[in-house]
Amino acid sequence: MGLRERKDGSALTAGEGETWSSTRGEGAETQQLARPGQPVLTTGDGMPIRDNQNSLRTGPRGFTVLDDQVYLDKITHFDRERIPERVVHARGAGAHGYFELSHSLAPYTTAKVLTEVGVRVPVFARFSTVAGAAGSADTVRDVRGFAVKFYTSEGNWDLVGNSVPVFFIQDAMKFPDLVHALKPEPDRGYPTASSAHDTFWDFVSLMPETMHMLLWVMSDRALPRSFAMMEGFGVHTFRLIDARGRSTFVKYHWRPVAGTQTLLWDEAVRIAGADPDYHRRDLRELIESGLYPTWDLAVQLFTDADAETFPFDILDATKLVPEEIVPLQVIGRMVLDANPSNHFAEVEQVAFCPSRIVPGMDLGNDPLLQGRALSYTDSQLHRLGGANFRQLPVNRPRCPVHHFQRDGRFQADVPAGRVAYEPNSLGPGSARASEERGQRSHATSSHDGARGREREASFADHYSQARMFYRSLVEAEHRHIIDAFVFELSHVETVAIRERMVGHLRQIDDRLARAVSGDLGLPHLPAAADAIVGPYELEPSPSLSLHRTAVPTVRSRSVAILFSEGSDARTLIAVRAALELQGTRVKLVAPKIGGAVLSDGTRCVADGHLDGMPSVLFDAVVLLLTEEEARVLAAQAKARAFVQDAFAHLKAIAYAPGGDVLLDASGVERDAFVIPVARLDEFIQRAGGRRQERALTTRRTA
Ligand code: HDE
Repeated sequence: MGLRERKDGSALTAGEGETWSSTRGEGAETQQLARPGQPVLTTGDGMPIRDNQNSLRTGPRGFTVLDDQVYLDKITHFDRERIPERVVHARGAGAHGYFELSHSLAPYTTAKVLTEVGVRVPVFARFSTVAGAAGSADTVRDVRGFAVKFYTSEGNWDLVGNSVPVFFIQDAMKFPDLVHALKPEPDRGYPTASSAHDTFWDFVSLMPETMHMLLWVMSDRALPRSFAMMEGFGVHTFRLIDARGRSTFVKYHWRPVAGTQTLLWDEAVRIAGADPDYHRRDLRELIESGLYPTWDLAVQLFTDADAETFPFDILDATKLVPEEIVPLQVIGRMVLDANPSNHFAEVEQVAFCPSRIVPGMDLGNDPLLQGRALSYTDSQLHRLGGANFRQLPVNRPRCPVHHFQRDGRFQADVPAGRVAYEPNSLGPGSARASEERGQRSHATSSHDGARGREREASFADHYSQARMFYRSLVEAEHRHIIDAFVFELSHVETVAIRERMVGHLRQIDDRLARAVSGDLGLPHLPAAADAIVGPYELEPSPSLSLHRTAVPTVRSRSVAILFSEGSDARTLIAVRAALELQGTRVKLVAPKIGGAVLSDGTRCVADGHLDGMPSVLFDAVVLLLTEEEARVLAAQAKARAFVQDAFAHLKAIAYAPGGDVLLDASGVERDAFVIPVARLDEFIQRAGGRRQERALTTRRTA
């Protein structure tokens, strides 16, 4: 038996029954000790740690002992690091920011957040996909969650919305069925984060109320380019309450100041492989580069009497109120200007609930909203482990909180005093309710039919608004919806489900149904589904079309400059500066991550290499190559793919004269979107356009 070292460095033999600690051997070279001024590593209880490499053992080849509090502290905490992920909306990203009101709603509400113009209210926003698990890819076809917590001076207000204005179902009773049908099929455990499978389409094709939402989910809306480039909607009709208790209906809309932009399906699929964190990274980078994601908050306001005149029921969350009927009024702006410091503590632990409102607001009696009011808090109690989740920093109100709630798991506050009840005489200074300041509920007029499980007859028209949505779009948008239905239904193995679904489409738009049926290769056009009511011809609502409402801009978009050995330094600097001036994010891509030596002899380091940063990750590309280098790259499949993909995905391409060789080798025609770099303004203008609209007029996507 050889000599070992004691903790104090003196010789120790292994048989002496003492524990052993080494500063030599395995692990010793990885030990980093605190320098003067550097914090000393401690256990969770605060005890300074001497060795963070070796567990406490009965000799270097002996057993680990149970009183190793350093190891036990570390490993037992680690074993509990995961909490249950959200049952839906598990995959998310978030950011801090503020909301600033520009237009007071004082005639309709007492809520300070909606009446105090110019006051910055802190917010935390979380964006999410619905179907996928926490580790799934960002760019899947899905509706996105759009949840905002306003830390107002009158308590937290959660506006827990989505990126489309309607929902699949009319009654919360059906939510677990919907989600079970959408999630991986229970026997096989797949597909992940995808609705393209039998159980989903089986369920929805048996529930015609899902039709309107299905068209939205099959549209470009379900493939956002960036969280910062998508709209958000409160979906339900909420109430505002004025000082006299009178109510006005309100619907909330978030409009991205960066304009809307969506991905092509082929891009979305490839990005899921090239960068599964695409949206999460994009949000973080936008904020880091000072291009703060910004949305206008707009409202639609109407009275109970107005609602009676609408050809649909405002309590039905499968319906929207077209802007052409009730115009939008912009009332303020949300700016997200700070990234979370810790994803788990903030994005994972944030707890939203749609019934979390402030005085001057109330919920409506939409049966979906009523069902949500319970479900979210119930989810948090499970996920976050107890009633004190409201004390977590991201959930804690930023206004005074006085209540008699006490104790519970993980109580972090230390409420002082003898009195934890009300009324009381022992705590005369303790909190009391206030008729004046407290939240007042709207005295909803009687809906007191007999108790029963019923649905209002006005909820029965499932096709008219789906038709209205479809007919409000342009041809390229139609083509994408057709392609999406064909993709999804082609993954459905049961032919009867495909046919049933096309039967519903016939009620929405016969040309849509015929196109889908034809592209699926169904032998006969299925019979139209039975409609209990309608469909009626509603006026199209052009504002629903992303194409018609597009705002051309390169702000917040990202452009890759592909450069290599000998690329012209002045052009590179000029192109980059011109793009950055417009608020465009520029990434330098080179064949090697170490970059290349430019024409002026300087070395330019790359942000990414050709393999790691394919052109699918960008909105437009610039090829800054010498002829010699273009020739070298033309022989490489990855370089050709960079150019071919950019072309197939309808992106503007600028190229320096030498780039011709690579363009030719990649089979790129010189159309209006392939522009010599000397015509930089034209390139920038093209890069800011809506690519999807060109799908039919110029080139079809791959
Ligand atoms: Fe949700 N939903 N939902 N939902 N939802 C959840 O709450 C639920 C619905 C939405 O970033 C869960 O904390 C029911 C509509 C968002 O943390 C859960 C019904 C809309 C988020 C829940 C709906 C949403 C959720 C899962 C049918 C748009 C993520 C974990 C009545 C207006 C919030 C959790 C975040 C999350 C229930 C339908 C939006 C299970 C019962 C409609 C953005 O409680």
